[in-house]
This record gives sequence, structure tokens and C-alpha cells, in this order.
Amino acid sequence: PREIFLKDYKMPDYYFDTVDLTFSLGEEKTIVSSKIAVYPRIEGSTPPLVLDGRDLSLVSIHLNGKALKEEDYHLDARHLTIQSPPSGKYDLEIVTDICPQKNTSLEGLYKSSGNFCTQCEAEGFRKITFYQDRPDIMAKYTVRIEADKSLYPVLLSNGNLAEQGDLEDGRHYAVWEDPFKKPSYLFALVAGQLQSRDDTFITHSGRMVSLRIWTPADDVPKTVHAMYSLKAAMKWDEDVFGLEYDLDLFNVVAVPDFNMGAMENKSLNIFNSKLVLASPETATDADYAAILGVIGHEYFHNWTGNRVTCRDWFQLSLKEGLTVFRDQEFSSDMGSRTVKRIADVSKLRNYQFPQDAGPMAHPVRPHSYIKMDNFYTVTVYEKGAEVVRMYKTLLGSQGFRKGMDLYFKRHDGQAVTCEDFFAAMRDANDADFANFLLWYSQAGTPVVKVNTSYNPEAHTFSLKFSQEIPPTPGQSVKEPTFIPVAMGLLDSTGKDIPLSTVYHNGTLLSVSSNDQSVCTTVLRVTKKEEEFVFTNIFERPIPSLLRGYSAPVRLESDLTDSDLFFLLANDSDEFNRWEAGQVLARKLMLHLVDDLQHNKPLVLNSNFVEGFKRILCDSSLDKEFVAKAITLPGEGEIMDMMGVADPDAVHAVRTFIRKQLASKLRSEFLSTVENNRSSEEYVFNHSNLARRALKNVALAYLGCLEEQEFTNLVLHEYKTATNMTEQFAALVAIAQNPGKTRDDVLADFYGKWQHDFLVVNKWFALQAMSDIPGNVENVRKLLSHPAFDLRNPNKVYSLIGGFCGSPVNFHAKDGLGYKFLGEIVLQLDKLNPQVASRMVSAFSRWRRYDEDRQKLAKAQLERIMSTNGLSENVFEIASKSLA
Ligand code: B3K
Ligand code: ZN
Repeated sequence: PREIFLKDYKMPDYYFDTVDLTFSLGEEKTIVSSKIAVYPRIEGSTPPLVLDGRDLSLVSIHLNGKALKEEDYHLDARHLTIQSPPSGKYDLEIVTDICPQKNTSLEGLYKSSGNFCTQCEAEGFRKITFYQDRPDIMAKYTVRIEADKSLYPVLLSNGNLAEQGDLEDGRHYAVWEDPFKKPSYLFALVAGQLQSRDDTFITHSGRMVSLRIWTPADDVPKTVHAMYSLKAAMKWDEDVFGLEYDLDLFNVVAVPDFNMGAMENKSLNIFNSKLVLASPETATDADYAAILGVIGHEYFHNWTGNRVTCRDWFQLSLKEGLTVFRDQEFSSDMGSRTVKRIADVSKLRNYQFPQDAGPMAHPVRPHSYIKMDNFYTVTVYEKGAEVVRMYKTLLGSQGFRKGMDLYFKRHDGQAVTCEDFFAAMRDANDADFANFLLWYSQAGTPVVKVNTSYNPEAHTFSLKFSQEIPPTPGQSVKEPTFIPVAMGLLDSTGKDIPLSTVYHNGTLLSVSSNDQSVCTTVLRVTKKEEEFVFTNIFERPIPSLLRGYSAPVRLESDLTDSDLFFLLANDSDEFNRWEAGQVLARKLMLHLVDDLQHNKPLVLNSNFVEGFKRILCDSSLDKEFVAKAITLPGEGEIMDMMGVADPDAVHAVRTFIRKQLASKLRSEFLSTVENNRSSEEYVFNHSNLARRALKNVALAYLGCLEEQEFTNLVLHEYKTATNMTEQFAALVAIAQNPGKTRDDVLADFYGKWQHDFLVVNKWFALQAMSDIPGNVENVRKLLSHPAFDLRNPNKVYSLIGGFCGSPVNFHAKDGLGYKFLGEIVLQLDKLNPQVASRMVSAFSRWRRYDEDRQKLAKAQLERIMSTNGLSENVFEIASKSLA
């Protein structure tokens, strides 16, 4: 396999002006005819024209109407090369056959539940026809689709419907024209038996847009929330960024077989059904929130991704980091900003930090890849979004908006780079961004240490910062980067101290302006070591650092436990209240893990229980915030902080703390459950979902006690639940404890929901993630359950992905978890390399574990590597993991 490097980027020799595609969809094969208007980048130059193509069977090639002879072109497994094309403009016509019904990779054109659909990003278009399949080739597309009318009554592609009609032999056709130039990865086609929920949106400037969400007929009632989300997203983008939709039609199609969440194809978004379909009875609040976020995300791509796209795939974060940032902001504005921030930061810590510290660590803009699909990562997406957020932290909302406006003014219709975005932000604000660009090129999570000191004579408070970025593969030495540290100081009553002046390495910086007092300021930490000194501070303050999590770093401060309890109780920055509790919990957990490893008895610090109780019982707090604040850091997060990760010890400690808290605060948890029941109809709004969230967390605590009273309570909640959020939470609480009750309720749940594959996936995932000893055997059995299918990604993510997320069973000492995954990866790789490669990633941090586990995991990686015919996808992850 060949590695591709950013430094080797070359502009294309040829551009494409227009592309006319005709698809004749058939049961045996599909015939794709393409006519491309080609012109050279440099007038008069005639280098060979190299087109990408995979798994295509070439039928014919014509150049300006004349058939090409075999000696005029060269065909190999990956390319079609026309050796001496004519100079100037010409039309190239190529006919190919493809076989969508045999395409199990779900990339290119394939069938899902009898319908045709496409997925082209990143490099799937080359599985449809020969093309320069790279994002800097932007062309206008016209697409004609022909198919059997009764089997495929609905024919969709990008843009506007120009023409449709009947053909002979029961076939019909539709012609779609997209007036906007686009890269091939945004091409889409759907054909099948679908029905739509229709609505309209009137844009800010008064244009009417038709909105259609397509699903199989039975599912149309479950698209209410998706439609609501779409309209909310359209309005939000106008209000916040002044961005309007640019066509008269916007289609969303839900398909059950899809490798990822969704795809932003121009005006024809294709979604994994999981992120469209919802009803109160079948979807949880988390599903509703995910639908809102992803419908928003794909819609927002219309500007950040489609109108302005990436020059090459190394720039992926240009569109993904920015669009994740936009969907995070959208969800924040639609719900609780603090809770959304907490959820996003938790995701970063639990998934991105480990990636950034492992063999697959890569910068937000990677330097190289073997298979681009492997780089749709939490680093490119979530860390990328943090990078965008830092611009906003530094520039403020208005400055950020000015930067966005300039970005679109400069680059609408172009394929650009991360520097272009940086330059727009900088130039629109005349800003000094110092060494900020390093965020794009250096991998690894910076560790920022802060030492504080108060001088009571001089009334000064000093903060000494130092930063270090750990080495990552291919990058042993790092330079200090630009870390915006939003912070405030609290006085002894817990109030913010107005900040007047701060000295930075001896130079005065003014913090307040126009006599307006400022309580949060953003320090620009750019060097390996530097000091900031606040003056006119008349008592020892408690610093609240990195407010709102203003930079994606690991912060190590000298704050004491009592400082942290103080912040937990008082900080005006709600995010940092949560964070103080998490820092305390992480310290506590690591401490107890150490005790456990040294055979010391486990004792839970009573201050922790007290602090926890205060939050649980504080009725002035938002309930969703409380639910987050009383949730302990994840096991992965703790393992990530250990020299040698010990999954059993971390699991035992987390379980111990949960049981202790449940037992010490049983009456508080019980009243929390009782006071947060409601007989009202399900509504997805903040106050209702917050109530359910708090109730469900409390229920899970009580459930872990394994006492009859609480088992009955949980069963009661399960039986009386009128929505999936509460029903599933009760099921989760019951399923924690092995035994007959668990088995009966799991069987009951399956019986109830076996007709709904999305609910059945939850049922698979719940069992797969279980920490019941020896669970690998149950998971193996579920592989042959009639509802399971290795070809459906959602099912694989639920069952196999769920299993790998269980620290105790996946990392079981006997190695059976590793062996199971090794076998599955090899089976999956033959069907769907993208899905196989996601699964094999679970091995990537094998060096974090003890020697025995290392040996067992390594053996599986080696077994995978020695298999013939391995996909590039799996090869890349497995080989980099072993390197
Ligand atoms: N852009 C797509 C991801 C495509 C992944 C290809 N392997 C979804 C999104 O981020 O919006
Ligand atoms: Zn995206």
C-alpha cells in the first residue's frame, strides 16, 4: 500500500467544466455513461490525463465523438490513462458497467433494503465511473437516471429536477441539474420505493424552499423531529451566520445500511436511518439530540464544505472541524450551553485524548495517509472543532463572524486550505495569532502546568504557566503553541473579582476597557514558560482556569482539594463547576486504583460524598447539569491517565464508588427518582429531557445496589415507562446485575421491539457492553441471532463496537476478547473494509496494558497483518498499531 503525503500536493493538470452522467439502473448491472468537458490548467499543455477508477468494467471511450483505440489509453486496477490527449478543450465520453447489488463496501453506488443509493466521500466516486476523483476538481453536473418504474418509483440526484417521464418496458427517467459546481465526493443518487414528509421553509430573503425527508412509507411518521431539526438549523444559520440556503429544494433520505452517520451531498443529504427516525416510544432523548445535531451538521455543510470545499483531503478539518463547531453551537443554542459543552469535552477526553496519545496520533491536518477513510477521526472532527472554537475565544462572537464573512467573500466556489481559513480570521480582525497555526500541524495533547502564588504585601497574584506537548509518531520534538486561557479569580465569598490590570512577563496588559469591569479574561499563553501577574488583588483568590474549556489541553494546576470544592460550589462559570468536580473525581479514582493495586482497603472520602450530595440536592441547579455533575469520569478517561492501564482495577474502583454513593445517598436518590416522574406526554425540550436525565442517573445508582426494594423500583419504572428514554434507562439499570430478572427483562424487551431494528440495536449494544464476566460468549451467541447481520454497519457497531467498549470483557485477561475481535475483523474486512478498520482500531492502544495483555493483543494484530488480501484500510490501522 502506498502512503500519500500533503507535501506532494500538485495542482491538477486538467479541470472539468461540466459532467453529464446517465445511469441505467438494472438488476444485473448498472450502465454508467459519462460525458466530461475537459480543459487543461495551462493552455496548450497536454500531459497524460489520469483518471481514477476501481472495480469498474470499461465498455467504451470516445474523445470528441471518436472511439479511442486500445493503444490510445492504458488501463490498470486503479487508473485509466489517456496518454496523449488533444490540446485545448475536448469532450470525453466513457461508458462503464458496475454491479451495485454486489457492493457490500457501501461505498460508491450500492443497494440498501432494495433501494439504490450512493456514498462517495472520500473516494467512492471512482467506483461509479472513471474521473479525477479529488475535491479540487469542481464541475457542474447533469444527471439522468433510468430505472424500472414500479421497483424504483422515486429517482433523486443533486440540484433541481429538470425533466421526468416514462420510457418503454415499464421504465421511467428523471433528469437532475445542479447549478453549483461541486467536487465528485458530493455527488449523490437515490432510486427506490420511498415516501416523503414534505414541508417548506421561507428564507430570510423570502425564497420558498421545499423540504422533503424520504423514508420507506411505514417510517414517514417518525420523521417529525428530523423535519423540526432541519427547519431550526436553516433558521439558525441565517440568524447566527447570515447564511441562507441556495436552492429551491432540499432532500434528506434515510437508509438503513450506511457506514457513518450521514453525508452532506449537495441538496440530497443521505442519512443513516438511526439519525433520522425517532418517535417517543422508540428513540431516547440522546437519539433526539443526536438527530438535531447531525441534521444541523449536514445542513451547515452546505456552506462550510460545499460552497467552500477542501483543496485536498489533508484539509478535511477545514470543513469538518468548522462544521462540528457550528453544530455544537447550534445544539447549545437549542438547549443548555453548559451541558452541551460538558458533553463535547467529555467526548474529547474519552476518545480524542487517547487517540492523540497512541500510535494513530495525527495532527488536525494529517501529513500523510494510506487510506483517507481512516482519517475521519475524533482528531480531525472534535479537536478540529476545538481549534475553530479558539478563534472565537480570541476574537469574540463579532470578530469570529467578521472572519467567517471574509472567508465566504474570498472563497465561495473554491477548494481551499486551512491556511485560507486562518488568514480570513486574521485579516478580518487584524489579529495577531502568533504561533496558532501549529495547532494544525502538531499532534499530541499539550500538557499545561500552572503554579499560582499570592503576595499579600504587593497585592499581586501570579500565575506561572509551562507547556509541553508529548512526542507522537513521526514528531519527537514539539514547539510551544498558542493556548488561549480564559480565566477569572474568585474572592473568599465565591464572587468574581473584577480584573483591572495584569502584567505579562513584566509588561502591562490592560484587561478592562471603558471602565467596564471584566471578570473573565483570556490570557495568551504562547511560550514554553511564562508568567502573568494580576495587581490590586486584596485577598488570596481562587483562580478559575480554562473557563468553558478554552483550549484542548490537559491542565495540571496546584489547586488543592479544598480550592476545587470551593469552585464546585461557587464558580460563576458553570462548566468549571462541573470540571472542578471531575478533577476531584479523577484524583479520587486514581488514588483508589492505587490502593486497590496495593491490596489496601477501599475507603471513600466523606468530603467527596458531601460535595456530591450538595450538587444532587441543589434545586437551584439545572437538572441536566446535575445529571452530568453526578456522573463519574469514564473508565477510559482514568486508564488514559495511568502509566499502565489496569481495566479491572479501574472498573472495580468506579463500581465501588458508585455503590458507596448509592448506599450513602439512597434516600436522596430515591426522592430524585420520585420527584422527577411525570405523566405528561413526551416532549423533547430542555426542561423535560433534563428531568428525565436526572431521574435516570439516580435510578442507575439505586439499581447498582442489587437490593430487592430497588430492583422492584427499577422494574416498576421499566413497566410503566411511556417513552424509550425512561424504558431503556430502566433496562440498563436492571441489566447491570446478572440473574433471572435481567434475563427476563431482556427477553421481554426483545419481544416488544423485535420489529424495530433501531431498537433491537440498542438491545444488542446493551448486552455487548455488559461487564458480566465471560460476556464474550454471550456476544458470540448473539452473532447468530436472527436479527444480527455482519453486513449492516449499525449492527456491527452495536454488537462488536459495544463489546470493545467494555473494558473488562474486551480486555479480559484470558485474551478471549482479543481473539474474538481478531476473528471478526478478518470476516468483516472481506465485506466492508471501512467498518473492519473502525473495529480493528480497538486494538490500537494495546501497549497501554500489562505485558500479558500486550502479548495477546499483539498476537491478534500480527495474525491480521499476516492475512492475505487485507484491505488498505485495515492494513493501515494494524500496521501503525504494531509500529
Ligand atoms: N462528510 C461525511 C463523512 C464522510 C466519511 C467518509 N468515509 C459526514 C460528515 O462529516 O458530515
Ligand atoms: Zn461533516
